[in-house]
Amino acid sequence: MHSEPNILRRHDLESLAAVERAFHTGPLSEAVGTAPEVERRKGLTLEEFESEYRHAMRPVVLEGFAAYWPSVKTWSFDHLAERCGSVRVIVDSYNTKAAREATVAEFVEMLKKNEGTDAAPIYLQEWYYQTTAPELADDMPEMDIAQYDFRRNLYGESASTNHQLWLGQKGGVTRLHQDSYSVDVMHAQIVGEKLWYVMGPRAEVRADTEQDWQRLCESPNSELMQFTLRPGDVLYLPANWYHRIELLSNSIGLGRKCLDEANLQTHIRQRMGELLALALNPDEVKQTHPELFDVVLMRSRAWANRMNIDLSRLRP
Ligand SMILES: O=C(O)CCC(=O)C(=O)O
Repeated sequence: MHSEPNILRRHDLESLAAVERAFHTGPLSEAVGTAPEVERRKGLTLEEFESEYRHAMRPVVLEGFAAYWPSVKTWSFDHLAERCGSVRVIVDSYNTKAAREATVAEFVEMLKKNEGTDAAPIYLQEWYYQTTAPELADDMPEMDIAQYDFRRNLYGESASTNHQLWLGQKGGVTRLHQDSYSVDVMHAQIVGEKLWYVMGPRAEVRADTEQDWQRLCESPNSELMQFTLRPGDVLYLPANWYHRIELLSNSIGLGRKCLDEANLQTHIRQRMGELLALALNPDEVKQTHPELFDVVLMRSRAWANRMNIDLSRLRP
């Protein structure tokens, strides 16, 4: 039994498969082909970005905003293998059956062996490189448009900076999802091209039927859009927007998150809701969300660790 009525928000395998299927066949698969593009703007000032997009909560692609980054100019898979080949990463971490540990050098070798075969594309998703290869950060300078992350004030600098690298092979897919805890997405494309499909926070599908998918496509609440992110482009996607990503070529991207102060209350409620459910009702939570329980526990432990929280004490 699902307590979440909106299929797009569920995390069980059956619902994830239904959503993924809808992108390949039926009304949604047809609608995405003709969906409008997210606005692309070049040379936006910080003030224009804030007033026209961040405060208005409208997605935008800042064309070429990161084109001057050393990473955009010089990176390739081989470059990373040379620079931090011995660093350990989890490859295909979003697929419990395929997830495996490897070094960056081994990962790059795997990509080469997989090239041109019928095997599924390999994707290194969410590499939190700052703890294991912090020197890479110099090649991805801070952006003035991403300085509003309120998590700094809430949790301190080190607990909030969790930028991730996404490295994958043509054909790789990150399934449709919303980011947790109402953070905005800022994604910089470093190498290659990615096709993004996005939908607004009010998009909803109640059942996996042709009519329901058709309703999604026709509803103004869905705000279905698409765009291609190219090297040097930076995407701003407001909190709670759904996104699905397809790698059009071998690709490297940097994902960063920013908590807008306007979403502070929702953020705290979501974090508290998760922690209180885990602490006070673990057995039921495990039953209702078997697919999420371990992930959420692991995420909470990592967070406690980053904040130096001693889990054996009630009053530190
Ligand atoms: O690039 C991808 O495959 C996923 C990126 C993403 O979901 C994000 O940055 O929030």
